[in-house]
Amino acid sequence: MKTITIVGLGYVGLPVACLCAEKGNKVYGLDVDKSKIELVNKNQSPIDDEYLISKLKNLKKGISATANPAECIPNSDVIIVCVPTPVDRNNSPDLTALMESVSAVSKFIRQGTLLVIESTIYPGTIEEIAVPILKKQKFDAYKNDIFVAHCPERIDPGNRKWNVENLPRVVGGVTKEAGKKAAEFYRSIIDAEVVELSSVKAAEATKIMENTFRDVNIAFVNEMAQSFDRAGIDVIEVIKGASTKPFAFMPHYPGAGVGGHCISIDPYYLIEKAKQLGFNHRFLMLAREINSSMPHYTVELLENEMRKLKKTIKGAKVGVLGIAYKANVDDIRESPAFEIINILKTKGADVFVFDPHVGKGSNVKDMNELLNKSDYIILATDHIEFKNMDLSLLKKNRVLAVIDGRNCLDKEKIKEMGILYHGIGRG
Ligand code: SAJ
Repeated sequence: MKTITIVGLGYVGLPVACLCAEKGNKVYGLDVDKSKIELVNKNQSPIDDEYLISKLKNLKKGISATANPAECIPNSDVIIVCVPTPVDRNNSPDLTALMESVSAVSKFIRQGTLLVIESTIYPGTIEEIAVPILKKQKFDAYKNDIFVAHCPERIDPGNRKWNVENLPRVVGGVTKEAGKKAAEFYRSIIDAEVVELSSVKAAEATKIMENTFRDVNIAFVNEMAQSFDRAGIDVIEVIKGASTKPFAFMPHYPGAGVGGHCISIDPYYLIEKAKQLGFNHRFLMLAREINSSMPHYTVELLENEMRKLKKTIKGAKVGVLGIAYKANVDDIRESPAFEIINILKTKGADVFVFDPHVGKGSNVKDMNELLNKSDYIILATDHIEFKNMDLSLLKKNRVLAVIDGRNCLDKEKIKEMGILYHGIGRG
């Protein structure tokens, strides 16, 4: 049994904290957000995520959440940092939370502690940032005063199949011993393969590669969707066709944009770092450009359909279904829906917004009110409630056109009702 502190009780830290507690460890949660601390101390989840809600509720030994590092760090054998690593307005990495956390921890950490960073960072971050902060407190990570390692997080909010317990992980240490210690620790809490890489940089680069891979593949299908659309080809059918090939093809899907705190951000971590090393990631930049242009493209699709009705967007009543960045989550970070809403408003449309998963942000009370008030619909998030909606409501509410930003509605049914329909790459 170990004493473990998880720094950062968010989408990443909370699942790890629950898992450590379930395995019989004494677990502290260190966070700056008092409301989170209060909820976690009552075994309640600050995040609307079924997995977390049930895990926290059923914990025999709860997580002791605190804002004070002095209460938890000195007696911790393992410290896991899971704080956000966003980008700033210029898409440059913002490591403020990481630096502040490591600095706070360094003032109370005990010699011989295992310090693992799970937050997504660019290759080199731990040795350039975390190690010097520890050095200031006279801890030399290269001499294993503190065992420092990276184990990139792989939490996928809302994923019912893969979770923190059964997902394979990679680890890399500042020293071999640190890497070994980290691997041993993760093998003690997860039922999946833990791969030890040769260095902390290799581990930092792994996560960036995984998520950049996804971003460029999404950009690829977003570009194919726009090209095929001009040719009257349904890209979803083509992706289905290509997916029959049992090797060398991996389906991704076009959409109204790429949101979330991983895929839309991680590539910039690598782009910026590589720039410092004199390398220009043209391909990654282009993929980011394509994905960031999808909200505009989605609004253009609406204008094209309105043109057929001899209508313009100024003063048009447009309903946006969905704010969250992906289906069935309450997370709105980097959501393309906000970009779509801003573009519509800039063009002079009256915009109604509804998302059943996101507490704040809707400006109508339910879908019926949105449909009643809107002449045009843009679906931005493929929540289950929208996928299963009664399409006849569109007709009843005299909706004129639907732009299906996640290609999740029955286009034939909508067209049969005499309503204009366009998806992303799906005419
Ligand atoms: N999206 C597309 N087309 C796709 C897939 C996603 O447009 O084919 C959009 C989504 O709508 C969303 C954004 O991209 O706006 C990100 O979606 P995501 O499914 O990648 O969800 P995330 O951001 O939660 O990504 C996480 C990542 N996991 C970690 O970083 C640990 C990512 O590596 C996973 O691949 C992804 O979950 C997953 O596979 O679900």
